[in-house]
Amino acid sequence: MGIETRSFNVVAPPVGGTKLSAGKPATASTEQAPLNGNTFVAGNVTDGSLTTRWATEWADPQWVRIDLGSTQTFHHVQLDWESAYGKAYQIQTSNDGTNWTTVYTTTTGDGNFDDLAITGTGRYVRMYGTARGTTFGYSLFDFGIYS
Ligand SMILES: [Ca+2]
Repeated sequence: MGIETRSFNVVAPPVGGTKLSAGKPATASTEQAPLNGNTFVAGNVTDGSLTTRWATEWADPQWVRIDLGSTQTFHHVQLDWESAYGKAYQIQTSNDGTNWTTVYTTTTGDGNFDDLAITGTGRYVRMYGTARGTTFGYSLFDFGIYS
């Protein structure tokens, strides 16, 4: 189980533009079972709270997908990782939820906030993780997609 090590007053680096992902539905490859009254569901990455998080089983690969509701173009992605972060992952877009286009790839992610100045277009946007930074799973407080 990933352990929350940060205080509750962490402030995300400011990002310009509209947060397209705010309140949008999210689904994921796996979700950790609730523990001590906390849930780790995919929707925790779009709920606007930096104290609620999604967390996966401890295996690769894992993904979390946001449905923007219609085709949108974005110019910035901000990932707010819990201590269980993704070291190697891709940001991908899709219009049908089946065929994916990779718009960003890293193999050297170091957790905390990943601010990505990347442009993409699609109804669906996902983080597709292929290598974890720890022995725990993948865990995100927030998946910000900005116009
Ligand atoms: Ca959250």
